[in-house]
Amino acid sequence: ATSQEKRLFPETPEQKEKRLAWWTNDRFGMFIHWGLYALPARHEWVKNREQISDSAYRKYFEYFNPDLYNPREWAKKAKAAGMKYAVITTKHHDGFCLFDSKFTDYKATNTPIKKDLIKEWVDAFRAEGLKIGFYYSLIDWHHPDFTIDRTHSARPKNETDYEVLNKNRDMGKYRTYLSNQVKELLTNYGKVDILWLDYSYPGKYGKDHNDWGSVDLIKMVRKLQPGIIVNDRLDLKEYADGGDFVTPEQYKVAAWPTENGKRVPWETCQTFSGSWGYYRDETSWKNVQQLLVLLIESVSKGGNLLLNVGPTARGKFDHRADDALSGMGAWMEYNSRAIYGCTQAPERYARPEQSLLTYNPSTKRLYVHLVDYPLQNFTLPGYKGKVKYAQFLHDGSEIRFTAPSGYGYKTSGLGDGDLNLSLPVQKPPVAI
Ligand code: FUL
Repeated sequence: ATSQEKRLFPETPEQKEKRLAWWTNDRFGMFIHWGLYALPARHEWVKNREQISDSAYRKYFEYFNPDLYNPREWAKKAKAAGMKYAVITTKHHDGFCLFDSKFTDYKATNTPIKKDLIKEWVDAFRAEGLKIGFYYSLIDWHHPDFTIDRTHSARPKNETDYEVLNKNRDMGKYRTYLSNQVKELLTNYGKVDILWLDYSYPGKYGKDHNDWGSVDLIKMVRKLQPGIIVNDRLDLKEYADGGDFVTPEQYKVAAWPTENGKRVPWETCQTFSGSWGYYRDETSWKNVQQLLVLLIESVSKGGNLLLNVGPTARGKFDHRADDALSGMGAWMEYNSRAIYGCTQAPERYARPEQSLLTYNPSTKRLYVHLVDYPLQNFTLPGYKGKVKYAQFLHDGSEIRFTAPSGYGYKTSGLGDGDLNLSLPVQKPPVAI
C-alpha cells in the first residue's frame, strides 16, 4: 500500500460522502473566537505577541464577566445570515476553557461569570436548528507540561534556554490532559457535529505530531461520536482519512483543492477584519460585497465558508459584525438557493467574465453571479442550446435571450454558440 492508502477507519468513500452530506450541502457556517483575549481586545494571540506573563494575563481571568451573554441571540443572528452551522472555541491557545472541565481550574466557571458558557451555547444553537462544532486548541500556553517552543507565549530569547525551560515539562502528561478534555467535550454536550482541532506541527521542540497523540485521539473521537466531522489540523498526512476536510485559512483558493489528484472537501475560514478574537481598534473590515463574493467564490470551487465573529468581553457581537451579518442575510434571503446544495459548475459551462458560477447538481440549475453588473446585455459563451430558461432570483422574473439587433449588431462580437442575456438597465435589488 502506498502511504496515501494507509487508513485509520474502515469507511468507504461513499460512506464518508454520506457522513459529510449535510456539511457539503449547507456551505456556510459561523466561527466564534471567544475567550479572555476579548478583554485586551487586540488579537487572540496577544499573550504570545506581547509575551505577556501568566501573572499579568491573569487579570483577564479575574475580570472575565460577559454579563450580556445571550447565545440565543447569537444563534438567531447566525441563522438570519443564512449560516447553518457554528463552531466555537472551547479552548484557544491561551488554555482558558469556556467549558466546565474536571481537569483544570482555568475555566469560565471560576471567573466572575461562573457559568459553563459552552453548555448554554450548545443549547441555544441547537434550539435554533444549527449544527454545532467545537474548536479545541492543541496548543496550550497555560498547561505546565506543554512544550515551550517558538509558538509559545513564554518562548525564551536564547536558543539554549529552551532546554532548561522544558526540562521538567512532560508532554505525555499534556497529551493525557488534552485527550481527557476532548473526551469531556464529546461526552457531556450531546451530539457534536464538528470537531475543529487547531493545530499540530512537527518541530524541534515538539518532536512530531505524536506529541499530540493524534492517532489515538482521532480514533477516540470517532468512537465517541461516530457521525462527527473532523478537520485536518492533526496533520495526519500519511493517512488517507486522517482528516475529513482541508482548512485554507484567510486566503482564497485558486481552484478546488486536490490531494493525489482527487478533489477533497474543503472549508475556508475567514475573518471580518484580520484577527479572530475581538479587536476593538482594527479598521480593516471587509464590506458586505466582499464577504458575499468570498462565500459565492468558495461554493463555486466546491467549498464551504466558515466566517468568524469575535464577541466582546460583555458577550455581544461587535456592531460592525452585526451589520455585516445582516447585510449577508438580506442577500441570502433571496439567493441562498444558489448556495445550499451547490457546488462547482460542470465544465461545459464556461465562466463568463466578471461572474462566478454555482451549480446545483440535483436540480441541474446553474447560477450566474454578476459580480460587476453589466449594461444591457451579458454573454454566456458557448451556452446556446444548454439553457432552457433564465430568471432573476430577487423576483423570479424571466430574463430573455435576445441578441442585440440594432444597427451594426453583426459586429456585437457574439459567436454562433453564444447566448445573450437581455438585462434591465437597473441593477436588481439584493444583488451582490
Ligand atoms: C489559527 C490560530 O492560530 C488562530 O488564532 C485562529 O484560531 C485560526 C482559526 O487558526 O491557526
